[in-house]
Amino acid sequence: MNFSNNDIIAALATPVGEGAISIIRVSGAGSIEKVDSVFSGKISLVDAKSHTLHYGDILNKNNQTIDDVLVSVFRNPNSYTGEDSIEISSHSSTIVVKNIIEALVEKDVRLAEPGEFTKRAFLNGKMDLAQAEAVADIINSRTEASLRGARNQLDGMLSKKIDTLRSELINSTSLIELELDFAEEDLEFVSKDKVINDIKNIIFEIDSLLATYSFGRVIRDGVNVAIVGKPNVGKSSLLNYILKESRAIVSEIPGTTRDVIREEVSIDGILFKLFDTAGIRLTDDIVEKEGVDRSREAVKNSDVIILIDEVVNGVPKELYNELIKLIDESRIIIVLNKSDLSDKETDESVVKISVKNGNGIDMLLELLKEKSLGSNSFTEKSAVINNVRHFDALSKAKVDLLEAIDSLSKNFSGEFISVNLRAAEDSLGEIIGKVTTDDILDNIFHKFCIGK
Ligand SMILES: Nc1nc2c(ncn2[C@@H]2O[C@H](COP(=O)(O)OP(=O)(O)OP(=O)(O)O)[C@@H](O)[C@H]2O)c(=O)[nH]1
Ligand SMILES: [Mg+2]
Repeated sequence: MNFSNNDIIAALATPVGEGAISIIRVSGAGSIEKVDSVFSGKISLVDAKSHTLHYGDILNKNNQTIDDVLVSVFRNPNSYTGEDSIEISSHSSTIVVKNIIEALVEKDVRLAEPGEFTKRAFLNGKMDLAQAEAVADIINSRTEASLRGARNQLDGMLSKKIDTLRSELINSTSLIELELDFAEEDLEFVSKDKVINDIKNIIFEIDSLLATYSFGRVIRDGVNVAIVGKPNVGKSSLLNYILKESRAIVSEIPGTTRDVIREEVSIDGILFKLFDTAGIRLTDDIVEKEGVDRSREAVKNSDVIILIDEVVNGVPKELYNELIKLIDESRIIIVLNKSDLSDKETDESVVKISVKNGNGIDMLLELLKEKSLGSNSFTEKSAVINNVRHFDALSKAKVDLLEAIDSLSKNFSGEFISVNLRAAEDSLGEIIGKVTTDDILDNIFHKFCIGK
């Protein structure tokens, strides 16, 4: 299968700005000849073997040297895109890069669109769609865990799993359809129970994958945590303690934090995005009111809330009741701070801490991890989904399979069942790109950066 366009594309593959070198990528049938037409070196690139490096000059249309460069040659199909490709390593200067790209464009090379190199790799069968998405995840990963998860997806962990499920489904479908072909002769090739059983097994596997979604998302995107509570209870102090720096201003004056402060910290490989909020309370002060509104917004977007008060005050019931209108109570951790000031008894369900002397904070962080990852013991080493597109496709496949089972048990005609099974097959196929539309591809690749 080769849908690749014939045109030759080019883009800067390294970041814009000053650096030691910049790499300009060129890909497409004829790209080696094309680059050779602006290159002057010891040999012609046309004669260069795949995976070789060549030193020379890139020339502009007046045959003046733009820069001396190293050119890497990759011949179809042994390149990232599966096409003839070239990488030009030049000195890193915005002007040099601009002039080299201009020299190429003058030879009818086209500027690449975002993700177009990876899209070509997909279209040329170098990787499937889930793997292409993993390329973007690798680039965006900010913690060791998210990198490992993306790496496994690129290595095909999820793809293999989906491919197996899809093959099993195709087996069931063909059994049903075989029976359809012979329907008039009234032959029963397969026992209905076996097909129902096979489909149930596939649903079980789909459910197990769906169950990894929140874990996968946490590993990939991190967890939003809002620290919420009345003024002066120690929200900013807790943020600073977790970050190990004095990021937020702390003072004994209530209402110190006016705006939402956002900071990221990686704890055991999980990215936590912490939001220190202005104390939520009714207020007439316009500036403070704006802060409180933003706090509410942060609460709504949180995965976990740390609701904090002082030991001496006990659980802030009013605020708690406000919060559960905004998010599910299972996502709230109640923390009572300043345990150094009071030995008042507290309920077992709350975490007692003192930011001043550090007591209880390890336990709070453990609980935070537990709430974020859920109680399931997945690892990034198993097939995990982390992408809403995959989640939707699996959910859709499940609905169709449940309908198929329903039709089977009601002895509906095989045609009905086959329609549902084929729809489920397509949904699974969408994940790995066996079934795809321009919309799906555009959606995925436009999120990539240019040059990837
Ligand atoms: N004794 C004691 N004092 C603390 C503790 N944690 C914070 N404080 C003090 O409590 C006061 C308020 O702390 P902040 O962290 O500014 O409180 P906040 O909740 O961010 O307050 P606002 O931003 O005004 O809503 C400061 O004087 C802190 O030093 C603690 O564990 N023990
Ligand atoms: Mg504060």
